[in-house]
Amino acid sequence: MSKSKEDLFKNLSDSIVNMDEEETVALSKQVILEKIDAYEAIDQGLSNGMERAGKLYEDEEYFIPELLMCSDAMYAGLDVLKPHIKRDEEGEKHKIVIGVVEGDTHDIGKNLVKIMLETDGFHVFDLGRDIPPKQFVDKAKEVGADIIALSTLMTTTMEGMSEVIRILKRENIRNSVKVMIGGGPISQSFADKIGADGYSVNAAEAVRLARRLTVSSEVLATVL
Ligand code: B12
Repeated sequence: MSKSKEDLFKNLSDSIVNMDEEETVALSKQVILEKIDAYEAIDQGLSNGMERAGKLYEDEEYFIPELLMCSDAMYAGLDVLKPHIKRDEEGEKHKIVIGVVEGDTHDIGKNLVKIMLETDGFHVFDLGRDIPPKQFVDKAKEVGADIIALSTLMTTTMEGMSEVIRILKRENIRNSVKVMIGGGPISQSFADKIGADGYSVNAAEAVRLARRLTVSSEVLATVL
């Protein structure tokens, strides 16, 4: 990565951590002016800054008001960058139903995953946050989704992910929809334990995972 691009992403990330919304907007505009990739700026600037802010909260250096100001800055940057993301509009779009599981209202990470997936050409149906398991399945059936993407940041709500998979099995549609999961307390071993099709650690990896899952289901469809 060129030095100026690297510096710009670092400054963007710092502006989120410093809760400096004006600076985030100014730097986001600079990204556009310098014709730097908006997707990379979201991933390595805005998302990175929000993850650092989250760690400061865990270290008790930041508290809720600071966090909310960090997320205001992140969303202000997204407003500038989002219209400039190069979208992959080609071909039939794979459909993904996404949401945060019941009992959990943390949606910053889910929103980032959604934006990255849309950018990559997926058609994303966002149910929002605090979503009961059945609603994911009903929406997936309604739109003919290829993937259900589940997010949670709390250990107490992880069980909702297993319940979605149980409902899919009960309704005999487990084989026709993939399930990918993510969020702070989620790990590959938890994904394996509940029988999810994949886990990823961040939004950029989530896109790679969704691509892998849809390619493998296409291959399966041609073989069968
Ligand atoms: C911001 C935040 C809040 C904000 C949320 C604002 C919002 N609209 O989202 C506010 C202040 C409102 C809040 C409230 C609460 N919070 Co809070 N919060 C956080 C914090 C500090 C950061 C989360 C965050 O936004 N990170 C930045 C984003 C970019 O990262 P991310 O969410 O991890 O997402 C990335 C990946 O995980 C992944 N990903 C995410 N989803 C998905 C989905 C898929 C399919 C895939 C593939 C990938 C993926 O990609 C994302 C982008 O790269 C975390 C601590 C932490 N470090 O995580 C605590 C934390 C999650 N909160 C916690 C708690 C307890 C609460 C409260 C219950 C506090 C309270 N007592 O009221 C309430 C929740 C109420 C509820 N029922 O939901 C605990 C949870 C503890 C636990 N083990 O369960 C944490 C871990 C803090 C702690 N250490 O105690 N919180």
